[in-house]
Amino acid sequence: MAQVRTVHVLNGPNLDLLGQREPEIYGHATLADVERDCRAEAESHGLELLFRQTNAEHEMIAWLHEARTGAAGIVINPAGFTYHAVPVLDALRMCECPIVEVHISNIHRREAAWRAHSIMTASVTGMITGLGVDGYRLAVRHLAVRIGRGE
Ligand code: CA2
Repeated sequence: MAQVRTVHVLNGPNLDLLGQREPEIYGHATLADVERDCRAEAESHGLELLFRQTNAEHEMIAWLHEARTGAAGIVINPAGFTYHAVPVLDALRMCECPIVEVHISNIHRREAAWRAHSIMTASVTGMITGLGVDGYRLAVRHLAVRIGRGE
């Protein structure tokens, strides 16, 4: 039987409020809209999708431990964890599958310089920042192509 290949899409703190706050920065789409787009993209490539959001660092770490053995690829928007959460970074480094870090806004163009300095970036395969919620779908597509190539 062919092995089921699953892409894990993991979202950090406050992203449950996507579409309800600061639409001028993050747009009007909700996280449910993002999940729908990611699922459609994954299914068009014959992949399963696990889509999650948490406000708790320990939960994100537990999900990364799950992804370490269970994921064919990871898309992560670490949100507020991006800047200081060393345990999340350590868990990310334990994952051997390709990882795409996604930020909805362009973290290099924000009002505060500190937003540009993700501690996660050095440990991921690549990053998409500033393409709005399209970044998620594009990240899933990229992973699907890599997985299809056996990478
Ligand atoms: O652009 C992104 O995706 C961010 O990762 C979002 C994070 C922010 O701390 C990063 O600098 C960039 C979280 C922003 C706060 O949460 C909100 C969620 C929905 C709407 C407004 C804010």
